[in-house]
Amino acid sequence: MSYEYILVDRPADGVGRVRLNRPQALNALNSPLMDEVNEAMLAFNDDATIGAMILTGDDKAFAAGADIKEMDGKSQIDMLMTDSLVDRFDFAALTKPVIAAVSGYALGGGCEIALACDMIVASATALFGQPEINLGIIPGAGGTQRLTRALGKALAMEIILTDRKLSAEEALRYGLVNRVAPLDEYMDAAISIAQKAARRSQVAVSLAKDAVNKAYETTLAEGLAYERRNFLVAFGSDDKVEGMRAFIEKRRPQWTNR
Ligand code: DAK
Repeated sequence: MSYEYILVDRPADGVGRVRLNRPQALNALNSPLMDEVNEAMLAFNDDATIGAMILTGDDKAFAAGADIKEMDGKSQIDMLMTDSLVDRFDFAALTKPVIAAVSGYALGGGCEIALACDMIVASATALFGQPEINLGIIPGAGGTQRLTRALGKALAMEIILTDRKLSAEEALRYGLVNRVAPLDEYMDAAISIAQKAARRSQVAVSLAKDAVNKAYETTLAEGLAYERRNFLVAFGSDDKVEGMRAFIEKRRPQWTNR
């Protein structure tokens, strides 16, 4: 499959990578680019040889937001009628973990698409922000909700209402990202995390991802019940039998992802 706006590869065993590739526009997210991202991510998700995905841009920009030049020509009704799961970056619906490798600008929709991933690895130059307020709009793909849950109300308000940017180190301190690495190491760090997940049982990883994401959606009691159900599903898997047997026999487990 060849794409116009993204690059797709497998940088390590079991790891699929999607790279946004509009460097002249700082990887601004236009509609065809988002369609390609969606298609490539779904293809990796359906590929049994892939256990985890990386979504990234380039060193200068992860993504500087939705494409303002494209949105400039659109009406309210255009936005309503083209609103889709793609626009809302629903990576929680994928069964495999998605790791954002973020360097440079992660602004507006670029920040939101990173927040929609399961984990974020940042380069030291990463810059997170929601500058929509400068355009007379507000975040529309999860920024007001995911940033508030991740950072708390006070800081989320400042970022969204006043265009306060977060540096990589601040993002780490506030728990927005998993780790920060130098520019020439952040991609390897992201690949390393992806590989660690990809080497586990895909069944268990998928059930665990689903249960963690549920914590955002429910009360504690409902979340605990949901976790228990996922635990019991994992307990019925072939990989549970293999994992426990391998431990007792002091060998590496051979997952069949069943
Ligand atoms: N859209 C289109 N083009 C962009 C862009 C963007 N978001 N960001 C940068 N570019 C383009 C610039 O226009 C320029 O193109 P040329 O003029 O060379 O043709 C090129 O990328 C390089 O940018 P600059 O010359 O501006 O580079 P600088 O280093 O000087 O500045 C910057 C970098 C990131 C500070 C600056 O480019 C900037 O402020 N960019 C805009 C950032 C921004 O406002 N982002 C938020 C966009 S609004 C929705 C869900 C979500 C959204 C919308 C709808 N639905 C559910 C329907 C999301 C909305 C947004 O993200």
